[in-house]
Amino acid sequence: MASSSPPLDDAQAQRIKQAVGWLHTARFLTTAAQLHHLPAYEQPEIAFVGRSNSGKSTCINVLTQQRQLAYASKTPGRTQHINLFALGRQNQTDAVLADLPGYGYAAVPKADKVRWQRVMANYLMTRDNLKGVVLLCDPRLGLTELDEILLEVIRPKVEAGLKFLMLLTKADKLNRSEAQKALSIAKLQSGGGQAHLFSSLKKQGVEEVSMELYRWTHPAPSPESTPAPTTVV
Ligand SMILES: Nc1nc2c(ncn2[C@@H]2O[C@H](COP(=O)(O)OP(=O)(O)O)[C@@H](O)[C@H]2O)c(=O)[nH]1
Ligand SMILES: [Mg+2]
Repeated sequence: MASSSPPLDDAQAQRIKQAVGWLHTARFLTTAAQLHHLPAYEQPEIAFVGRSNSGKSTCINVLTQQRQLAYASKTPGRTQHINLFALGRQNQTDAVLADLPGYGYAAVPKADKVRWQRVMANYLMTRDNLKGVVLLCDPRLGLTELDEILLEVIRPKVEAGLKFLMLLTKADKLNRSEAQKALSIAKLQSGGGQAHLFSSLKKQGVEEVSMELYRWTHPAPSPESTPAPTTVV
């Protein structure tokens, strides 16, 4: 029996399923307190960054459908390590997620904040396999000074091809007009990147973000490199 291509909606549902299933394969890879302890990988890496309490751990847990993967600490500012998670089938890691320490927690001493800035800037500038950055931001607070510093560091890299996505977290706390306003502002601020509303509580944005991360790390082959389809008569 000749197989016909599925209707568009089925194809889209298939792509969502693939991306969501892919994120579900996430498993702990390693943790590093310092940059030079981070192992080098060839696989593309996606970094999650954001201030403490922006909802980063919860977001990673929801995206990967694993309750305890990124420990959603009730005590902000506690996780000072870079944690890496592998994605892809067992023994076939095809991408890495990096959970970077949250920043900006008021109770953290100034010296630690300065140290954080250095670690983050160094990571963003030197990580060879860094493919994309997801910046999480609570839209009720807007971008903080440290978010702005981070954006400054990555802007030239985004212009040079680094993927970038701003996630407006806890979107369930905004009404429709607040959400739309926050989204327009974020789109301007992301300068060439993208912005999405996201709610871990309501699972809002999960499919879109999953698809986006999947596309970043699994680019479609260019038409020249795909062999011409064979005609079945
Ligand atoms: N209403 C709401 N609360 C959230 C959401 N995501 C996270 N939170 C809460 O925000 C707080 C900080 O979340 P967490 O993931 O630990 O933030 P992190 O410090 O950035 O890793 C916790 O109390 C979470 O329960 C969300 O989508 N909606
Ligand atoms: Mg956290």
